[in-house]
Amino acid sequence: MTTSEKKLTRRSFLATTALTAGAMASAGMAGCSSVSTDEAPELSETGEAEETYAINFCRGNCGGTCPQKAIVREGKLVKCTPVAAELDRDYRISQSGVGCVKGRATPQRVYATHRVTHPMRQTGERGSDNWEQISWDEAISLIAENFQAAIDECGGSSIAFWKGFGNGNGYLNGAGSSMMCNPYIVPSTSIGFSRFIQKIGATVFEASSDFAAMYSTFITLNIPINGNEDLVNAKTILSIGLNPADTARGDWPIVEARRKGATVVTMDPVFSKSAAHSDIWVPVRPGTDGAMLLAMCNYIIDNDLVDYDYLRNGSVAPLLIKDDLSYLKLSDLGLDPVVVTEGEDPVDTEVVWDAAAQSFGSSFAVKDPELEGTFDANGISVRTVYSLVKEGIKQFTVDFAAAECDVPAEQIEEVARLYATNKPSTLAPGYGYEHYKNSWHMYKTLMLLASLTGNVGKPGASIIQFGATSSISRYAATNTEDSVVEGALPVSGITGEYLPQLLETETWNNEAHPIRCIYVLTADPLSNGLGRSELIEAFKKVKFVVTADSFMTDTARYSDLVLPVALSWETDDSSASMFTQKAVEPLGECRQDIDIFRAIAGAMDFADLYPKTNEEYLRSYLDTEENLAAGCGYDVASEQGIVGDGPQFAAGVSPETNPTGRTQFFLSYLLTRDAVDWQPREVDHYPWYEPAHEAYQDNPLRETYPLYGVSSHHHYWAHSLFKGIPWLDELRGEPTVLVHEDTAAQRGIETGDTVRVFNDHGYVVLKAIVTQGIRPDTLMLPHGPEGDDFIDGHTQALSSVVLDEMTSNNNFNDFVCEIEKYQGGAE
Ligand SMILES: Nc1nc2c(c(=O)[nH]1)N[C@H]1C(S)=C(S)[C@@H](COP(=O)(O)OP(=O)(O)OC[C@H]3O[C@@H](n4cnc5c(=O)[nH]c(N)nc54)[C@H](O)[C@@H]3O)O[C@H]1N2
Ligand SMILES: Nc1nc2c(c(=O)[nH]1)N[C@H]1C(S)=C(S)[C@@H](COP(=O)(O)OP(=O)(O)OC[C@H]3O[C@@H](n4cnc5c(=O)[nH]c(N)nc54)[C@H](O)[C@@H]3O)O[C@H]1N2
Ligand code: SF4
Ligand SMILES: [Mo]
Repeated sequence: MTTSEKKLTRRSFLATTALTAGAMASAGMAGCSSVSTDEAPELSETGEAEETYAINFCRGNCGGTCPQKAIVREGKLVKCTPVAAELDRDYRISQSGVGCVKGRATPQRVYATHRVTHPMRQTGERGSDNWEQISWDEAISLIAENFQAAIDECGGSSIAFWKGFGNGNGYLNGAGSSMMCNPYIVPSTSIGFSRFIQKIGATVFEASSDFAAMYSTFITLNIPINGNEDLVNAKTILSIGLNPADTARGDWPIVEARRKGATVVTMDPVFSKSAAHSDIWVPVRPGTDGAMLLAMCNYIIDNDLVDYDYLRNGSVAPLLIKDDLSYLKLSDLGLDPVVVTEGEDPVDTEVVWDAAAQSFGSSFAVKDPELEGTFDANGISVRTVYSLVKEGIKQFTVDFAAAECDVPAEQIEEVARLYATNKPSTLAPGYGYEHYKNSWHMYKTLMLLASLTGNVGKPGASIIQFGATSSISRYAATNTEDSVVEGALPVSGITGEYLPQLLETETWNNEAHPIRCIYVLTADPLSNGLGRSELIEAFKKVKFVVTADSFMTDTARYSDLVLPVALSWETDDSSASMFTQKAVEPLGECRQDIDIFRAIAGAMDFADLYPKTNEEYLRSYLDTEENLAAGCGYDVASEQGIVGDGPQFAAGVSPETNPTGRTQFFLSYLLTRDAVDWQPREVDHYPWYEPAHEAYQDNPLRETYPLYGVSSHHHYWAHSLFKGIPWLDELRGEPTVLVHEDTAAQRGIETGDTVRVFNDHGYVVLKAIVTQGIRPDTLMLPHGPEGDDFIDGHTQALSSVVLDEMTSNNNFNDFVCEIEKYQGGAE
């Protein structure tokens, strides 16, 4: 739905159209967009063009989801501007309302030359890039035949859907998101996808980037995150492998906090833009942050900088645990359950030792419980969590960390003192250190740091990260009933990067998963996933691969069939926070995901899978009693795009929501994300550090490959989403690797040289930039470019499949490598 706005003069029309038309002019491959200037909007005889607009948001997968006003002339999207700026409304949806140049370049993205506009079948072998355009009917029949053959041969679990982070939140389209892999998952959004996988009992290959953080935050530790805006209340901000200047969308308020006097500390092996804007830069050795954070805990304990009141009354420190690390419960002592929340049933809670009363009692009832000690609880030997943890982490001294992290002991102490005394303090972990196999331990350590110092649950005192809630305009209540299919078959989720292993075993968690077909949607695993070489080999072994995407991605190139998907500017849909209005008709023959699934279901003889129209689905999603009462049902939402001045959640201080009611830095039970066969050690239950998988100092491989290779998210890329955008191509230049001047000099490398970065897993060839702003043992590689953007190879070819047992995180930075001047003769 679009809203008519104003007439333009011929002059202003030409001025803005020229940019878009220029972007559209270059030729593309068959079935890809090659919109010529002839197809640009035509002027009316009077030289005026009608202008309409729709409200949508930028699907940049940068986490911003900035609301956009999408301006349309004669059926073409010509300009996208941030809603907040254009409509002068203070809408702050998700983390950002202000937009950036990537969002402004949306029309160039919609009409990009590598946009897939027709179904395409690969005529050569996968990856050969030989295509023929086929009709939708042919494409749908091909999928239905292959799916049916796989189901007949070995059941629905032989069909795998590989999903990533592209468009995780449409109600009709995309692929939803789920935190847990096993045993069974049913996403409640993206019902086109959701209903289909339930109908056939498919296997779902889950995205696993960022999962050490997300799984720890939302499933195991339940980290109470304050709203992003709350950062301005902090006096100390410790940023760990986070580069918000490039990645955290316009409104990350570190700058504002600093202006108000906050001290910002940035741990990063690279002198990033954010490090440059910090008060203290800690150039930590890659993959070792966990050691420094544990040393800070010990320094705080040893120097009595502890907030004992919080530790006792606000954290799990005093809770009593048995030798098997399970919590002592009231029932173990024959004590009655206690009322925790008024009006609800009494609970069999954890137990603490009440020193004043010399008795055991409920952790919800006893004030100032004992922090340390071992006790005999009616014959059961118990100790406090704090006793276990304090003893367990003792070895991670400041001296140990200084050597491990290559950071002066004085700097570690300075940062520990600042964090513990210049309060309130906020920890801001990003994804740089997160992308190592040992990083999942860090989240327990962060919770310990916060518990020791009382830096949690107060303004300015929190653990904030990407995914934090912000002031969000939301519907009062949505109804996702339609996402559940009657008689559904169970759907198992497995982290996608287990594919090579799965093809060997054909089973997972004692269930058969003999993969025959892969359907990729909202993901580009061959460019953004881990271990590119292993994945390509694995893809080759799968009988039939189809990719549904709007662009010819690396993954699409390794598919048998590519389906052209409509972008969000071409469809009506809704997410939890807003309605995205269709601005223009889908380019070429593009279709939205739900309509593609509808067609496949029809060809497979279950046409009744989608009994409602898309509008009916959206109506039942939005027209709940609560929404209608709040004035944000379907009619209002679809008319306005953004729901009026609908309910706003202010950036708040988050309470603890886990069953203990206390800040958790200890996990009594370890629930693995993928149900992998794993025997956890005692240390896995509490804050811990161990070297990374490959990127560690004493790795013998470093004799051949002495350097660490990190990659970060680029200001002008967001994964591979903004490929081939003229404005952005010009701003970012070609892909480069940052190398320290000493390292470069030793190898005869100068800025502008073509270099090869390599290891046993693979290589990438690109241009070098020589700098002082990086550790001499570290290279900074680009994330975002695809295979054909590099001179040769790919950043992802340097990594291998390295997943931790607990969270199955994708550990993109966990490798070692070497760099040399390129001898291959390419420019
Ligand atoms: N070396 C290295 N690699 C990394 C990282 C790194 O730091 N270094 N970072 C990692 C991180 S943190 C992440 S989150 C991942 C992201 O990696 P991916 O999950 O692959 O994310 P995107 O590139 O955003 O989206 C993938 C594809 O989804 C498509 N898409 C978007 N919306 C829709 C839709 O509605 N329907 C369909 N069918 N398709 C859609 C897009 O066009 C795009 O091609 O990359 C990871 N890869
Ligand atoms: N423009 C833009 N914005 C984005 C994205 C994008 O692609 N482009 N992607 C979005 C997504 S999905 C994500 S997950 C976030 C990620 O954004 P961030 O959380 O900022 O993470 P990265 O950019 O991966 O890395 C941040 C810093 O970590 C450093 N680093 C690498 N290894 C280590 C280490 O061992 N220790 C420490 N302390 N630092 C290390 C890197 O040098 C880098 O400067 O950005 C989001 N925002
Ligand atoms: S890419 Fe830019 S405009 Fe798009 S969501 Fe991210 S910050 Fe907003
Ligand atoms: Mo991410």
